[in-house]
Amino acid sequence: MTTQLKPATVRGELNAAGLRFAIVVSQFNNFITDRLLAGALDALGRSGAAEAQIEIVRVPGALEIAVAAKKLASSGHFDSLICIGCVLRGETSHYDYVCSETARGIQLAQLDSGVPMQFCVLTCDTLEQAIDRAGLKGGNKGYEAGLGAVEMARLMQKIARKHSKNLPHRAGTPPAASSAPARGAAKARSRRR
Ligand code: INI
Repeated sequence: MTTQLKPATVRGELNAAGLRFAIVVSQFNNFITDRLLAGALDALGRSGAAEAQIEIVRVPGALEIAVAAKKLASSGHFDSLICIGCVLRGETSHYDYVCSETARGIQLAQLDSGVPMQFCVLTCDTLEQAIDRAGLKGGNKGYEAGLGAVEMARLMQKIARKHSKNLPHRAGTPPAASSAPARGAAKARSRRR
């Protein structure tokens, strides 16, 4: 049975006009991360972003990305962040710690701040795998992250515009905008004008 329901759908769009972006780039394996950065800038430019809308911040390694991203997000200056790094497997378990803590740190930073962050950190067994994902066979993951950053920034704006004035909607109660307290507050506001 196919449903007749067509609920409202909110989605982002690839229009970077007026948005502000920060790109945190790890210097470790910069042969790869610089290519990912170039891909991200290409995507932002094609989406309509100008230089003045973008700030690049360089950190030593992947493990330092999250703390810089969190600081940037908490400034309130940016609509979207792109986190770029490249972790290559070595002979010890170091790789596993760097990968998992980098991913966890970035995820915590975006959840804590509410500012969307693209996880553009390659985690590869070999340099060849990384090269493939930084502009060769597998495309450029930086480019994908750039598009994702624009889309998420717009999506967050749309969600905020649609819902920020409403109180939380509880099952079985009408939306807050039309509830009695909200109507009372609206009347009080119009009396004051
Ligand atoms: N950092 C990376 O970005 N990629 C790596 O492959 C890597 N390896 O293999 O060790 C790496 N390590 C450094 C780490 O991110 C920190 O900068 C360092 O441990 C200091 O905190």
